[in-house]
Formats: sequence, structure tokens, C-alpha cells
Amino acid sequence: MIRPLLFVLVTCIGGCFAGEVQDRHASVVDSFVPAPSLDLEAPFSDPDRALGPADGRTVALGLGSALTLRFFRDIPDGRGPDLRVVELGPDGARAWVAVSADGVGFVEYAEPLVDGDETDLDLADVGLTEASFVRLRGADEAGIDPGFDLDALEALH
Ligand SMILES: [Ca+2]
Ligand SMILES: [Ca+2]
Repeated sequence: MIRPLLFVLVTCIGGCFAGEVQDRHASVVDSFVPAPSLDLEAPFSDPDRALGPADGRTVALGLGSALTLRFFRDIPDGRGPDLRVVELGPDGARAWVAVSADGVGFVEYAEPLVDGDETDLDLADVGLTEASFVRLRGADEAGIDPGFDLDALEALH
């Protein structure tokens, strides 16, 4: 543990904030509206489970839910896909996904995400040059943990 800690300390000299340590992944829950059906005592009702690298711990996005996550930097529209959505499936769940540069104006993809291990999205497909907010809206209640089981978001550039 000593070496990784030293590495973090060294890279933080000259200006650092906590989000830089994990800036390939969503760092903050900006807002969360749980599905009306969601058992708030269940582990899968915790939206923090979608932060950081994929770890098999998921938040269930059922019908009527909306979760907005924020990255601590702008994800640029680079070559090919720019954003990876990691879901634990398959149980047939779907979710609508939208992206935003400022957290106010969101552009939603025309097709819902279908569950599976990973889905890669291209910001160019919705006409954005960068984004730092991602919003998912559950589209159904499929599966044991009702709805789309979001594990993590990852920036690919
Ligand atoms: Ca792209
Ligand atoms: Ca997770």
C-alpha cells in the first residue's frame, strides 16, 4: 500500500483535488430520483455504487428512476466511442442515457441502452464535443434487482 500512496502524493504536488485520483470514472452523484418501486433499504438502492471503477456492485434503475453522475473533468469527443457504460446483466433491462457538458442541457441518445456487460457510446452521435455529466433513466423493471443494474461509467479518452 505504501507505493500507491506515495504515487498519489507525488502526483498531487502542484495542485490536486480528490477527483483526479479516479478521473476515468464517474466521481459524484449529481442527483438521484429512485424508482417509486425501489426498496430504499436494499443495497442496490445506493447510487454511490455506480461511482469509481466497475466492481460488481450496482444500483438498480427501475422505471421512473433518474440518476445523474458527474465526472471531474470533461470527456472529449475523441476517435470512436468516448464513454463506456458497465451494467450487470443480462435480464432484459433497458435505460435511456443522456449526456451534458454543463449539467443543465442534456442530449438523450435515440436508442435505449440494453443491458449486458458493456455499452460504448460516442459523443459525436448526439452532436457533443465534450461532456462531464451522464444521466440514466430506467425504462423498465426487468430482473431481480428491478431495472437496469448500473455498475460504473468509464471515460475512454
Ligand atoms: Ca467519439
Ligand atoms: Ca459499481
